[in-house]
Amino acid sequence: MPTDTTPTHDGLSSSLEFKLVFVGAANCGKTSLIHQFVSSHFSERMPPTAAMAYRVKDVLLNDRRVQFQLWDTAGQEKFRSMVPQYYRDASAIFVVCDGTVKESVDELRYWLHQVSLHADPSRTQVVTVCNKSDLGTPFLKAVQEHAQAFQEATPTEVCSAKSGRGVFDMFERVGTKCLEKALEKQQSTLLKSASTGTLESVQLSSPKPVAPVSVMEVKCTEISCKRCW
Ligand SMILES: Nc1nc2c(ncn2[C@@H]2O[C@H](COP(=O)(O)OP(=O)(O)OP(=O)(O)O)[C@@H](O)[C@H]2O)c(=O)[nH]1
Ligand SMILES: [Mg+2]
Repeated sequence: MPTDTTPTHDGLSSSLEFKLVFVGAANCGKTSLIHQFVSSHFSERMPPTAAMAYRVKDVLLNDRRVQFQLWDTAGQEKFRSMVPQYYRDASAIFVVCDGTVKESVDELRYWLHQVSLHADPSRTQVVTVCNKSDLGTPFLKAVQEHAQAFQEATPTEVCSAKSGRGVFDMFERVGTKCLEKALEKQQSTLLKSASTGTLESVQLSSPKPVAPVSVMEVKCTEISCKRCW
């Protein structure tokens, strides 16, 4: 795992880490989405996640090295009480459903409610994910309605862990927002330090706009995995 936090020319640390948490009904494809993103691979026989699995992937966003820490929770009911502990300090929470199964889509209400109880909206993006689009999207409207009912600006991503369609775009969009937020926060910390006199010189220009990501994948640095992928 990169540990280099040397300040760069713009005063920002050279490595930013984002905690991305995946929740949702059992069998909806959380592990498969992560697997597709990290390894560009899909398995028809993905075993259910026990408790939690963790993977790491380094990417380049707007020429800046970023580390995605991917927290894959278990959807089975027996593990549910464990999930809230993972929401803490999340940069983004992906609330996933199988868009072809009504029960899975209905369960979004439960997960979104849990997120509203345990996550901090000022620091955590919430993204609703309608997975398995390769099989069609018969309940997409219901997914969007649940997302809107939770919070008006909650986006719905449509993707397929099987074909890979929409998966990289989704990570790119979410990662870019995480990056924008982190840069704004660092810039305002610098300005605060300057105004309180704790920093001798500071660059007073506004944060650099974050251009759309052109290069996404650099390498995978899996540091631990509780299961055999
Ligand atoms: N057709 C299709 N099948 C998928 C897709 N994503 C996952 N699957 C299949 O759905 C099943 C469940 O996928 P998982 O990724 O294990 O689901 P999960 O949400 O991690 O399940 P839990 O760990 O039990 O919570 C597996 O058989 C996958 O092969 C998809 O996009 N399309
Ligand atoms: Mg799983």
